[in-house]
Amino acid sequence: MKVYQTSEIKNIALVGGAKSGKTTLAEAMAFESGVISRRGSVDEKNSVSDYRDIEIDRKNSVVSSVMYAEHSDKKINIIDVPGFADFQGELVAALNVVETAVVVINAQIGIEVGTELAFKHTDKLGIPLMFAMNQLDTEKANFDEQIREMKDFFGEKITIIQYPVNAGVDFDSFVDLVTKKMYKYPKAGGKPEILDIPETEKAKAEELHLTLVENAAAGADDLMEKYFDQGDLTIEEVRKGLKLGLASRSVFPVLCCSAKDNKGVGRMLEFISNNVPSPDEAIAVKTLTNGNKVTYNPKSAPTLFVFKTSNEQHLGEIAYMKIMEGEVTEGMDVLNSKSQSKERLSQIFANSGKTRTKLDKAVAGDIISTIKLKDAKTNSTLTSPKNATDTVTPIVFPDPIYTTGVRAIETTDEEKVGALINEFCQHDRSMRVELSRELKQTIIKGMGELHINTLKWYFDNQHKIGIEFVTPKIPYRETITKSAEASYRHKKQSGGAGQFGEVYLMIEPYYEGMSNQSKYPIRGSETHELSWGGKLVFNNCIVGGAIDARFLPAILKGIMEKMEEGPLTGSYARDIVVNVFDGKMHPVDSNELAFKLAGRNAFKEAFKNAGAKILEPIYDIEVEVPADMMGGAMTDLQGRRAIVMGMDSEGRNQIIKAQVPLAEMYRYSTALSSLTSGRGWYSMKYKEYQQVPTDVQNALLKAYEEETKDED
Ligand SMILES: Nc1nc2c(ncn2[C@@H]2O[C@H](COP(=O)(O)OP(=O)(O)OP(=O)(O)O)[C@@H](O)[C@H]2O)c(=O)[nH]1
Ligand SMILES: [Mg+2]
Repeated sequence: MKVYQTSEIKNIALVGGAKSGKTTLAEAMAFESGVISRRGSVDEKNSVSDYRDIEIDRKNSVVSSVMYAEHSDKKINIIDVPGFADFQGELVAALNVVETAVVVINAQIGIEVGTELAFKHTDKLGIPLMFAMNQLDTEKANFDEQIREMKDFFGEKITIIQYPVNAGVDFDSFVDLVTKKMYKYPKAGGKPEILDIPETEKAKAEELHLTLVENAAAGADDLMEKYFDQGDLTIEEVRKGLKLGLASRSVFPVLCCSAKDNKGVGRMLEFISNNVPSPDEAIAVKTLTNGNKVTYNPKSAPTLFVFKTSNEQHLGEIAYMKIMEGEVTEGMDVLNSKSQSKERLSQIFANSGKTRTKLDKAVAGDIISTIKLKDAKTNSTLTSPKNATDTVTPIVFPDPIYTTGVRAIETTDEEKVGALINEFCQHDRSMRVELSRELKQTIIKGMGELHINTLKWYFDNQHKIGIEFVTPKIPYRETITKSAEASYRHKKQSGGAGQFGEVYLMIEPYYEGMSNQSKYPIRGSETHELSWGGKLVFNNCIVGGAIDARFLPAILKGIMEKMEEGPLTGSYARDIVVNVFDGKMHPVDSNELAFKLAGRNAFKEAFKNAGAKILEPIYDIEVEVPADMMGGAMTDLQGRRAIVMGMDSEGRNQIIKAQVPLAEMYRYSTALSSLTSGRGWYSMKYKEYQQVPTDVQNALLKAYEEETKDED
């Protein structure tokens, strides 16, 4: 393959609603440009882009695929992104390495959750976007309606470049408002006849052309001036305006196609080649952690950014990378900026789904892959030894919103299951796993039930190991609400040396910013940041040497043990001040063990009388639903003990901001999806621990009692 220079490279991601036709379009683009000689199809299970077993099985994309097309001496790298909201991590990763997002719209449906999510993320990252109005060959295709909806949602930046003349099952023609021609496709798709605009379309075409010119003029000041003076622009000026407007996100061009019938695809590639910014022309640029911008300068020292890894059957680890600086050649040695380990790019490839074409050399801005790296992971930066400490700012993956417990059906598989889930999470950064010592459970966090179920698919079909999902335990905490005193004497006389220790202590609630005072004068104080959150303040208030200072660490140790297994439900305790103010020693029998036990039991006693409360984790959540579905979403949230903090509207959607206990969020994504027919989504972020209501506390105490009774 020819070595493409930075200015000849265009990186796009095909994003948007689930099943809108992204994979079909990616495949049509590669086919139309001659990169693949046979078109596969998602329906016939022989797609080049959806090639993984799980994708063939399910007929939808699960993982992004890298494809490319060669058109007009340009290399168009295409990342075919899955559309289901659960695979948002893939979307975010792709948007971190492309200069333009092509949002595919299903002309039968219009804006979907996937469209809105794609828009949200491009907006956040400042990525230019254009739209491909697809499936125009379907009976229910309605171009005008979708444009109306898009203008409502995305504003007047929506700029029609092409409109269909005969959307519906006979779709074969559209008018192109830039070239002012009609493109008419043969039944089998491919190369169009380029015709004059027919009389019947002239008035409409002229009107839409004027809007296009006006939007293009907004791309540059000199064009705007000329447009105001003369009321029109030349075709070159329109092109220039569109290109600038696209790059600066002031124009969102809309093109037409039927990906399935390969109609409009060649012209779309041409539009992309001419108008989409090359990496070095993009305005939203990645930066290095040293603050420098990525320049995509082929003469700089090589820097590569790993945006995705996967484990491919029969091949092993594959890393997908963007060349941020310099040139890369086969066999080149690089350093992992973080781990400083040396890696060799023994082979580099251009990918067409699972098919790889070997490259000798690739230049800044290009997207390539390599295999057999030792320790490069997503977000790794590989550089030449010259600038080895620079790293590219990492991809920030969305916070997981779905939590579940998981376990191996056969206990003998436990270790293997743990290792495989860990490996899965390495490749899919929107899924996280944690073996919780506290909950004695393996907890998985992901983007939804569909996401979690892909994991199960791999276990069922590839590894043939049974796993099951179980309700995740909630990491409750315990604390106190008032002060209480207690004492405990540990005394044992059995045969030889006895044990003796007596501790008097007072405990009180700790809160941030409190002044450390006690009714007992404090002679020494230690503040412990607890690894499970919150604090323990341990005050020595002993007067007259009632207990030797050397026994204090043992007392603290005993208290700490009880903090780790709270007296109410065995959960971690937090935010407590302990004042040890008196005690007794025995000249012979006192030792550390005796004081540890005395401290532990005195603490436990005091805790019982200190208004002990169970705390639960509270999350800030934002739920976005179409306005007419607000009522249902609200009622459901109230049933989840949510406190609504506010409401906002965004386009035709309503955003509900609320605080909800984690315990009420189990399977929320599924509930919301069925409440809103898949039109709602949400995000959540940990906020704080709060006391549970009395009824919940009573239920938890009862459950703990039952549970521990069983253990006896
Ligand atoms: N009639 C018609 N069907 C299409 C067109 N494009 C895609 N399809 C069909 O729509 C379905 C989904 O197509 P995909 O290409 O898998 O859609 P996708 O957007 O990649 O889906 P996800 O990756 O799962 O989000 C398949 O049955 C395709 O055959 C089109 O232009 N016309
Ligand atoms: Mg797909």
